[in-house]
Amino acid sequence: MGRRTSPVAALCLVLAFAAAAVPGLATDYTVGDSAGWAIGTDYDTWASGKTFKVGDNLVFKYTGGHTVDEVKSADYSSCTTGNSISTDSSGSTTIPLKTAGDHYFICAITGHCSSGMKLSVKVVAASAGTPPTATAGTPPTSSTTPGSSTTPTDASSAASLAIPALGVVVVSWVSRVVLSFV
Ligand SMILES: [Cu+2]
Repeated sequence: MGRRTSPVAALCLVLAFAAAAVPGLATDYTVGDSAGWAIGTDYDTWASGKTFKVGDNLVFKYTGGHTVDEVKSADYSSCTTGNSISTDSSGSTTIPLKTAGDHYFICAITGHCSSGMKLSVKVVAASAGTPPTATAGTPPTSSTTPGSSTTPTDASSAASLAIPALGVVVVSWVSRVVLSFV
């Protein structure tokens, strides 16, 4: 019994695949992957090839003695601290990417930014790449009957009723034909 895959684990696996297959879901990016937020990682390399979207999160993981400061472009370039938009030193900082455009992060501990603890990411709008056709197919009559609970009589619901009824007719016909040969 112990060797069998538990249903919960199997379900998690299925959900993980489903999440990976469906575009547009928010992604959590662990900055630096297994290296985390530390001196000695090239964050330009880490960020290259990734497409960050509005709604994604940057997750900075680090030991004590570092900070995550969001800064302006100029302060990123010059490693200037003191003008930070936000700062955190909790050891696990999650930054929700709320706006499109360039976002800049540095460690505010003296010398760390100039030693490479700096990250810039380009964030694109969440809708990029998906056609804006969300309202296509909305029934045009929905706004004319607010609160109405009457059953819609469009073609699709008529078909959903007709198909089982047709099945019953076919089955009874077939069974009568079969019985006539017995
Ligand atoms: Cu640091």
